Amino acid sequence: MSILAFDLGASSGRALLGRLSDRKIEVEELHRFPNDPVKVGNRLHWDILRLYHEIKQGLLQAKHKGVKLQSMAIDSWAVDYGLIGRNGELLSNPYHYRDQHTDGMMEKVFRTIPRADIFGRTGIQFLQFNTIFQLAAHRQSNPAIFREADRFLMIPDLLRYFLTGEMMNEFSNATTTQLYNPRTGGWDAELLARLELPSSLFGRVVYSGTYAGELLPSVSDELGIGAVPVIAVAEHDTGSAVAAVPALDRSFAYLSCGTWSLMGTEVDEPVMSELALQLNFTNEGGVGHSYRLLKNIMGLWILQEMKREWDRAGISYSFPELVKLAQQAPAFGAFIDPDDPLFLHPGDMRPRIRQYCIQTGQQPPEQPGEIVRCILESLALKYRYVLLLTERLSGKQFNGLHMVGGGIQNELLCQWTANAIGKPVWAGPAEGSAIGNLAVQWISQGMFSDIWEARKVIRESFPVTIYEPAQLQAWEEAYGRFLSIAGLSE
Ligand code: LFR
Repeated sequence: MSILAFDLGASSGRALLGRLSDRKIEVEELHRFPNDPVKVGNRLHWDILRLYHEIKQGLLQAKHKGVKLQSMAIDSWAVDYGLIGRNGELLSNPYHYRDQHTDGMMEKVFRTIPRADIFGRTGIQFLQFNTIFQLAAHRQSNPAIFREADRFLMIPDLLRYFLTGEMMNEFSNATTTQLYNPRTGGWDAELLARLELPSSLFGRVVYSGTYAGELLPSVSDELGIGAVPVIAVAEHDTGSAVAAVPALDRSFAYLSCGTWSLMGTEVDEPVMSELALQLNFTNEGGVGHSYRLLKNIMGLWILQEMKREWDRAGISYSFPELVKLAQQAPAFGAFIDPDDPLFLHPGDMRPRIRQYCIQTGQQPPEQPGEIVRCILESLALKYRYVLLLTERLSGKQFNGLHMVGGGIQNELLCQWTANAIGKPVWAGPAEGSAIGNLAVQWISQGMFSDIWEARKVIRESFPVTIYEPAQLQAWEEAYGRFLSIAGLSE
């Protein structure tokens, strides 16, 4: 039984064909394509129509292989959206969340709606690029578009709409807007009213795993394929990645490691306490009505941007080369807090790392190996801090950490994470989001009874690499220094 998962990540988009036989999952990459944002003037956009084209190419690849698809689904990162006009067409090119239009927007919104009120209604952490702040910025710069708009769709909702002609808002992504109220189980009318956003824009929210229509005849005719059912999986990529965590213990900690590092645990009910607000944790909707109590950590983004800069300068290193250089550099030189707002926007990270180090009285790293080491060690140390907060907030104790996502190919980071947290790291699968996407399609077709059965089969199908903690004393000391440099206290 073959199905197709499209996972649109920051480093690329992928189409993965999944087959399930004898309780074993096999995956095959059919198509890989760039997903670079496009800068026009000062604005950063999605290249949305090109991505739609690439999705069709993925479907064609399946056809060329002679595969009859039982279903397909799309996942991507959260918070970004498109607006549909009354004639059913996309009104403007969606913005990318790293666009600068949300700079200063949180403070502006807090003047009308206090922070605690927003959190009390949504349970979502404050990140300046959350949809709520993007919409506020968008409304400010272009009020007219909100008079023309008929519907609001998140990116996977939008691509799914292009394919099926059906407009639905999928739950896992809807929660990341910071406009969805998990207590009432719907869009928060009060928040929408206070932001002067027409509530009619926000449609029916469907849970992850819902059948969402099939390919429009115009699409299947164009591609020369039959009707393919489309499933609204956990369309937020982190929701899909966590669905793929091959945990056996129901109380587990995860780190979805890619451009972002998302660390936390799964809970049945959102944790919307004073402490959660204070620690800026989030409760994002997941598979089977679960919630992800987690915190965003800036992740490998800083390294990816550094690499892009070196590429531009004509000094091209591959990621494995950079990791090797880091390994050879001296240990525990300078540290950064990867979540400092300095590192959010795209561009050259080197002067920003330098600025951070000078401001915190440290000798800035100079050589590529030193810079990469600084980034990776700082990440591992931040993981330790956030894992501790996750334990405190959830009241759970974890005896290890599951890591999923492309970042686990960086073995040094996995090992350093184990060293920093002083517990084993269980790494795998690397294609977390795409595999979670496939798993939820199979659940919706009744091939798995629930996510726990799916996780068991994922565990049996993909290898898990174990990293045992080492050099505990040295990492302990480094952690103390890191906390004081980053101004964090436990
Ligand atoms: C990861 C992710 C995070 C979200 C960020 C922005 O790819 O989806 O979960 O906070 O991207 O959407």
